[in-house]
Amino acid sequence: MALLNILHFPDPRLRTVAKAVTEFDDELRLLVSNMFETMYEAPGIGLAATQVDRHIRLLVMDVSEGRNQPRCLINPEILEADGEEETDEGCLSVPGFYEKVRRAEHIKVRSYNENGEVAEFDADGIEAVCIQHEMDHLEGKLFVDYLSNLKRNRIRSKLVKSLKQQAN
Ligand code: GNR
Ligand code: NI
Repeated sequence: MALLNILHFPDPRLRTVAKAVTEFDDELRLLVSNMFETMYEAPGIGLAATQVDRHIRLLVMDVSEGRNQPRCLINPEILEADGEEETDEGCLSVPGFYEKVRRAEHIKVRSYNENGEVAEFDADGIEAVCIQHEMDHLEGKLFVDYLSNLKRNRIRSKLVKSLKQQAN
């Protein structure tokens, strides 16, 4: 097992559009296991492969209170979406910033697991928010993209400044 390095906004690698997973092999399962370890350690409720500089359509999540319901979504698709909900979102790639984002309230999802088995399920609440947030990462999109240019630029300069201080 290994902890993976999480990329931070405004790293341009976070803008990469991820490619579909085609091989459900041991290498994929090792990455999934390392992503779970990284997500639990952070701690976060979700983690997209994009955030650890692996540009494939894979995300892991656990929105349970007990942190004991790991879930892996591969090549996820949103089949249906309805309703609107505004939630305060944060992101491991934008550490320390939380802002309201509007998303669909209910979604129907189809995805594969790490063994290549397909499943369809409905999600709402924080689970639906998390899936939409992680699927955005796979498109190279971040929650700060939904904010005003002013807010996003402020967050960018604060993060750049604190990254520079860490380097010294
Ligand atoms: O840990 C996380 N918490 C969170 C809270 C509200 C909305 C979305 C999230 S996802 C985030 C982890 C992360 O950055 N995943 O990409
Ligand atoms: Ni995120």
